[in-house]
Amino acid sequence: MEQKKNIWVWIVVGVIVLAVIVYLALTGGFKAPAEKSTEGTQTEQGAVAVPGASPVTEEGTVLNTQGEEAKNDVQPGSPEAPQQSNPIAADEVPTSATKVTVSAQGFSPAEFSVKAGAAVTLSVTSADTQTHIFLFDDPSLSAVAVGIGPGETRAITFNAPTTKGEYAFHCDVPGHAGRGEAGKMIVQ
Ligand SMILES: [Cu+2]
Repeated sequence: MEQKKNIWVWIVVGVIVLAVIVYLALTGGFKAPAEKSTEGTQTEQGAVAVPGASPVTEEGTVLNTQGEEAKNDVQPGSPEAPQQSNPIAADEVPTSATKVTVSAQGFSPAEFSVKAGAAVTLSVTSADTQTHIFLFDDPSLSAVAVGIGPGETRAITFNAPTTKGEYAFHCDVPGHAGRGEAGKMIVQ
């Protein structure tokens, strides 16, 4: 009789242990802490840093909506271009992103550096009650544009130019560049 009782105790303990294992597996309790959980989502095509932005392959190539290498010198928003993201909260921007804010006072920071050819996620935030359009001066980067409504944040993921140098950008809303909404990206 005593032995039978012991068997039941062990069965109950076993069931509890199993339940804990299943619970941990389902809730991701077993995930290694090194896994990138706040750095966007993984799709079949590659990693997407911000919902709606273009995926990046394991090799670091930004893909367009056709699954081909995104072109930086085409019409912004066209199928060949890197896509700008959906609006997101400013605190949802991945830590690996380059962040700029823009207002009537200009861009902050007005200067940032990227590595030649690297996949760059650039987030642009309107820090005032106006619409702004981030646009590079050079036609080779015409597709890397971000349009944001008042207070909005959006991002774009693109491959930086492979040619090192300085690439000027400005806000393309009429009158905005003239009052100082301009800056430069340094490709190193
Ligand atoms: Cu502006």
